Amino acid sequence: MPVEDMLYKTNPWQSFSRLNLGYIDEQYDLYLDNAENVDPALRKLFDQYGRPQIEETQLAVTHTVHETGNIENRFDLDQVVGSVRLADRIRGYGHLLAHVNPLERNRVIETHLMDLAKFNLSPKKMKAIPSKVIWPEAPAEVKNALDVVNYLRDLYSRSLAYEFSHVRELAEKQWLNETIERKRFQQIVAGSEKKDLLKELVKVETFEHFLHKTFVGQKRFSIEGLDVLVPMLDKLIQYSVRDGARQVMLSMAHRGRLSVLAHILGKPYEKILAEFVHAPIKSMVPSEGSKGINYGWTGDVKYHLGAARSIEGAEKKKHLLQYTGDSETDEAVYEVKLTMANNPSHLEVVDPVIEGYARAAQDQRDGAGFPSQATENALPIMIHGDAAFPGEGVVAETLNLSRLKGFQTGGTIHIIANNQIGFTTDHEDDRSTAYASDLAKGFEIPIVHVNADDPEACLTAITLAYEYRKTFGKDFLIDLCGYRRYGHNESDDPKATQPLLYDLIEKHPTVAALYLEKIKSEGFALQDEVAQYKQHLFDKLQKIYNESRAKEKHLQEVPFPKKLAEPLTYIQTKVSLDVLNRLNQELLNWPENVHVYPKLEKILKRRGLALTAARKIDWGTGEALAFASILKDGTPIRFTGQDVERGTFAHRHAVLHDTETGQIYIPYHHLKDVQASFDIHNSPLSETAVIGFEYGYNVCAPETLVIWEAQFGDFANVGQVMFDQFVSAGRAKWGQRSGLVILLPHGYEGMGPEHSSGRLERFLQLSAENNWVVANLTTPAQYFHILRRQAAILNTDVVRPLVIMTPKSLLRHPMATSSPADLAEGNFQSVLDGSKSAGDPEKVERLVLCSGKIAVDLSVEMESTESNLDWLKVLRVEELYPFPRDVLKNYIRQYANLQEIAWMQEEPRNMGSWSYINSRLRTILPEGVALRYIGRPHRSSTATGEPVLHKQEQKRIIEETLHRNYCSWTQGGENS
Ligand SMILES: Cc1ncc(C[n+]2csc(CCOP(=O)(O)OP(=O)(O)O)c2C)c(N)n1
Repeated sequence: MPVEDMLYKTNPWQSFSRLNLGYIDEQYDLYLDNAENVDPALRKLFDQYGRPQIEETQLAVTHTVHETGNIENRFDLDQVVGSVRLADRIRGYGHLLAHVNPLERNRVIETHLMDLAKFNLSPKKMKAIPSKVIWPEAPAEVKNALDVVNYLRDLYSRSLAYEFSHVRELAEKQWLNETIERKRFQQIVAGSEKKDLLKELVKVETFEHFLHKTFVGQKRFSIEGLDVLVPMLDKLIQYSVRDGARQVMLSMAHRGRLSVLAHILGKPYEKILAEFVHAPIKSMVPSEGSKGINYGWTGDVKYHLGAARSIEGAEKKKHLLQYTGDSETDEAVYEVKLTMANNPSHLEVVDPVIEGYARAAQDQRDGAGFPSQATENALPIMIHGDAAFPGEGVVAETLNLSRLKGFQTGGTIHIIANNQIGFTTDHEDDRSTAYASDLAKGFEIPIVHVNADDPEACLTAITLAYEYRKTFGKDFLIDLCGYRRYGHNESDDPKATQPLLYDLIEKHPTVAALYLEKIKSEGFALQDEVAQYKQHLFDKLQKIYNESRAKEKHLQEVPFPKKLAEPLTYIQTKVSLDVLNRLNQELLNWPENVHVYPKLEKILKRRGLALTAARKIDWGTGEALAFASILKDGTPIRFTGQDVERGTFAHRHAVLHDTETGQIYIPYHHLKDVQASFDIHNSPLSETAVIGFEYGYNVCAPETLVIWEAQFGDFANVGQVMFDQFVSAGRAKWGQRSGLVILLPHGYEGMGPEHSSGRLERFLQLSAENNWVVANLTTPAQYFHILRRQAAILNTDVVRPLVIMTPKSLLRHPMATSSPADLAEGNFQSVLDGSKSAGDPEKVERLVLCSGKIAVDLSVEMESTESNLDWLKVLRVEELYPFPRDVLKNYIRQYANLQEIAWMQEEPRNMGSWSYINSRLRTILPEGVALRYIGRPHRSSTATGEPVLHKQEQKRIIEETLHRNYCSWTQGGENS
């Protein structure tokens, strides 16, 4: 019942189950501190009724019911209240008593928080209180208040411990408590399934033992101590496939990866063993692993490689694991794709990428409007480390995406593979929180801690997590508490740093051994069978290993795709004036009942004239026409970043807000005959996670033009790891294609060190092997064509990311406009002529090459000067990478009397393009021609904070460029 309705009842507390009264009571204490602390609806109740009360009448009713049941009929109200509070305390804090750490079997538990004495409770008096008084839903075997407390204590503090107090939604809280207290998922493994579970554990263990014995000292980051992760993942995948998921995506770090690849992703043992065989000698192995097989042409170590697996058929899903001797049925009615993401060593940075994968798999993009999302179609699963989860900020950024409309994926199942240590660091030194999982509390994510030595409890945890996600569409976290049998890797000696802990671990039986004992006590005599199975697996692995050694020479290398090296000049991007006109009108003709902010309406309607006059197309119009025509061609667009809907510089206005209703209207959703979605979202204030998400989205939705825009290009360096590790190198390392577009507002306009630079130099430094295109553009037509070219190469072998330095002041600059013909004819030009007029090539003595905003500054100055500039030729290098060598060579060839080539830039000498372009220009420099630099000197900070100084510097650069004799100081070395 909604809390509001309760206000009309005489006793609103009657409407709450006893389960929740304790929670309401806690809320009341918060309310007493500050009424703002609680939900407004509860506040109203507290204002009106004060502290929640258990009414005499309620007790009387229960009492009467139980009088027939031979139960003591006189009981003490204080004992009732105390029992209710204790029950609630157990529900909230039982996890503190729980046995979730496999290595703490004899732990002395502090129970004072939950002692009867603390609540002035007497066992004798409690026995006199019927259980239903304390807990109306109590099971039949729970007779009285003491039973209730014991029952709950047992339930909430064994191998499974629950933390839900931070979940505020009453319906969810109630569901969680009821599910647990009714033991809905307690008997997940029954009968012969126990045997299957044991088999899985034995298989995981034997695989690791084989690797350990065969590849002595080689690093593999074994799963041992957390072996149960494999049956947990298997179960989770089975559930989701049963319920219709057709994609399951998984991210994890190095620990346990090989086992998950083998036993969940179905990566053949042959392949895994071959990767070991081909590893270089031990001493050459880098700290994080050994060289792996190449999927991209330069490859990656085996612990970072992902995999994809398709499972077919309704029945085959039962056999996700590679049991020896399992038979699969032939029935094939659907295909499920399991994907484990490739990831770099940088822990947790893959988290947002996997969310992007999942969202892409859930979105249907083949109709106009926003994509339609079906969260049940794909399940994201993340495995975290116990040190990395609280330590790496990208985790919080990713969790913050989980409920945002543009980024949510209907709930992610998180598992912390908690081995109590990070490398050699104890948890006391790596987090300020009690649990590794505490960060999740701020996002109201339910948390279960579970002992990895209790496999059945682990499967209960997985079932609860899955059912919660299915019911509420939100994230769930399992803190899987185990240990690490070896050091950080198998060649580390952990006793050097954790001697006592490893004394314990050495003596600790494996989970398979423990579970064998457990089910033996339940009547399964499997000792011999297990021994035979182990031997069988070992022999099988040995055979595969022997064969892979024999095949050693046949390791396949992945060649560099030659097509990538070819220029993209053949791609046609022009759009006829007719079509452009129609699209422009459709974008501007919103219905009469849409009330656009008048000031904005006036500005936008001006775009209506853009296609009728010369040089009227500004940046915003060029972009709008590019988007509209790309959609019309059938390519969906997804566009995110901070404030992208309006545009940081108020030039976009892709989303209109009705001034009367507050409703939004997106013109791109109303284009005629468009069968492609336009998905635009203002992102949260994060860079790393959002870039990662969009990278993941575009990898999984390769037909979609996915664009991320930085607020100012400067802030992109917060997400630098995504550029370094994924966007620039993903294809060379993993063969992972991306067509992501990155827009970075860039340009020196006196706005200070943090609003000037998209750090062009970083992108140019990473440029190689045609890994991406880096452009610094000066006209809307160029922007139009390059976006259309990007859309055209999506989903082809030549696709690559596109990084564009985009303008700020040029957005409205009269000399940064294009004519309709510029869009309707031609293509993207890697080099534009920036001279005033064609001039006589014979007279050219200095060729100035430049890029971006300063090129326009130079044009402005050249327009206004009276001087004869015949001796000067200016070219704008619009596409910096790939370096337009041939185009520039063709220009240079025309200037027979050329004396020097000057690279002019507004960024300091150690930034911008200079370091990159210097060496490349030298490869085409004619003999006797000098190469010079004109720009700011070396600087440690990107730009001055003083606008006046900025102007002086900018003026000096332009003047020097236009002056026949240089000032000498910019030509100096490091210290100039
Ligand atoms: C961003 C980052 N910093 C540092 C490292 C080096 N490193 C590799 S594993 C590791 C410890 C991780 O501990 P935990 O998260 O508990 O996972 P475990 O290795 O114990 O499974 C560290 C510090 C890394 N890979 N990534």
